This record gives sequence, C-alpha cells and structure tokens, in this order.
Amino acid sequence: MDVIEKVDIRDEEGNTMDYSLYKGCSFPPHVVGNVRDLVANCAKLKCRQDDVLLYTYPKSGTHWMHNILNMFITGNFAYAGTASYLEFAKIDVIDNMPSPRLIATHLEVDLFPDDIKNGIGKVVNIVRNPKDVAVSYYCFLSSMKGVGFTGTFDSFLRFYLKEEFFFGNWYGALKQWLDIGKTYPKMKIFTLYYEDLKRNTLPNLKRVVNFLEIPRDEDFCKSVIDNTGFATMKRHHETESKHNEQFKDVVKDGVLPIYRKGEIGDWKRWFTPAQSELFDRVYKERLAKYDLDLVYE
Ligand code: PPS
Repeated sequence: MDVIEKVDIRDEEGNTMDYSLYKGCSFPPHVVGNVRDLVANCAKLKCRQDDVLLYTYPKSGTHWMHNILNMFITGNFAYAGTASYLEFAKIDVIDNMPSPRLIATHLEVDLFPDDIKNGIGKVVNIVRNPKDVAVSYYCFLSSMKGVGFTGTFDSFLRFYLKEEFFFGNWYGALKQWLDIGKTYPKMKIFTLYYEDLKRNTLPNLKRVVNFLEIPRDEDFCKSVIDNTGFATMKRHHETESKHNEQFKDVVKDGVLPIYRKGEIGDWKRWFTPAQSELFDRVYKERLAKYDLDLVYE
C-alpha cells in the first residue's frame, strides 16, 4: 500500500522544512486534509469541457493570470481575488462551482484530474525564471505562519535546489511541461512565460484569447491590462482579500503575502555571484537535453 511519509529535513544551521511525501510527490503541510484523499479526489474530479485549469509552479504569477483568465471567461473586469486551488480548497467546493469554472493548481501534472489529462477542459501553464521564483518563494515563506521559513536566503536556496521541495522542484515541473506532448498527448495546454506576459502583454493576451476560443477583442484585452496591473491588483488584494478560507490558518494578518514587486530580475539583488553560479550549474545539468531560452533580466 502507498504510504504517506512525513519528512522533516534540517540543514546544518537548524532550519527545517517539513512536507508529506506520497507516491513520489511532495506536499507542503497546508494542503487540505490527507494527501492520499487529495490525490484520489483530484484524479476522479469530473471535469467539464469549459473548465480552465491554471497550472503554475508556485510564485510564477498565479494570481495575476487567475485574474486575467477570470476577466476573459466572465466578460467583466471585477477583481477575482485568489483562485480556488485543487489542493487547498475542499473538493466539494470545486465540484459545485458553477460553469464555466476556473481552478488553479500547483500539483504535479501526474496528479491532475484524469478528465483533464484526457482533453476535457483546458490547461493554462505559466512559467517564470527560477531565480525570480526562488526569491519570491523565500520572501513569501518568510512571511507565513506555521509553514514559514525562518532561515537565511542561502539556507533556503539549499532546500530549493533539492529534488524534493514543496510540490516537487522547479526544473522537474518544467520538464513535465516540456515532455507533455509525449506523456499526455490529449491534454489541451497553453504555456506562457511570465517574462513574455510582462514585456509583451497585449500580443500574449491575444494568444490566451485564441486558446480559450472566446470572443474578446483588442479593446477588451486592453481593459484587462488596465485592470490587472501590479499596483491595481495589490490594492484590491490588500483591501478585499482578507480571511480567504483556504489560507486562514497560515497567513499572519489575514492577507496572503503575494504582491511584493512583480518584476523581472529582482534575483540580482539577492543572489551572490557564487549562488548564481551554483544555480546555473545545477540547472544546466538537470535541463541539459532541453533547448531552453529563459529570460532572467
Ligand atoms: S502563489 O502563492 O504561488 O499563488 O504566488 P503567485 O501568484 O504564483 O506569484 C506571486 C508573484 O507574482 C507577482 N505578481 C505580478 N507580477 C506582475 N504583474 C502582476 N500584475 C502581478 N501580480 C502578481 C507577485 O508580485 C509575486 O512575485 P514577486 O517577485 O514576489 O513580487
């Protein structure tokens, strides 16, 4: 029988990270309920043709894209807050959401609903360069309660570079997407890079609209841009998102610490040259067989 292993790793400075390991996948402590039930419930979730599942490795722009997609799907520009995540919301909440549903997840692709793997519903995947993800993740976890991280950025990087991190590691997540055509050829997916979205927003929003196959013209896309800018979303989040049920036990002041800087290249203020070199070496080895052109600044 598959067991849920509770793992608690500690570095030489005494910083700890604990997670659950189940069927080779790692889960942070604040996922909803028991990971065995979570995995089983996700696999059998009944999907609908008009479902949109937003996949991101954490800190890659989930909130940003959730609000963009919500505007496209609903046809209005209301702020939509934080998504309902497969792993943080109760499954009956997801099951009972009215159509068209927009759901988010950081779960590994193998744990996606079987229906999604078989092409029922669409998946939007956002990828962000791993150095900015590392900084964003560190700042986020340093501000959380219970699942927080109390060590230095250097000690965090050592955890981040391990095979097993929360929801797996960044390069493992990316590999799943680069290989997706072979693993799940029926899945309908669209991958967008955070950096492209940030630098060339309008053309990339048009690509999103094409993928969703919904009628939204250029003026609509421009209004989406006006309503999903970093400062606008940060203001909405801080005034309207208190006490989100999914995260009420792990946030310090009722607000998830999401909107920090929203920039490309902030990692340069955090990484030392030695950390950056180590990072580049590890990533080059692990992603050697892929032809990647990530944008870091
Ligand atoms: S989470 O917790 O995994 O759901 O976080 P996630 O939403 O994926 O990522 C948070 C980072 O996304 C940045 N962000 C934005 N960047 C640009 N434009 C907009 N509108 C925007 N909204 C959110 C957010 O600031 C976090 O990145 P950092 O680098 O920490 O600022």
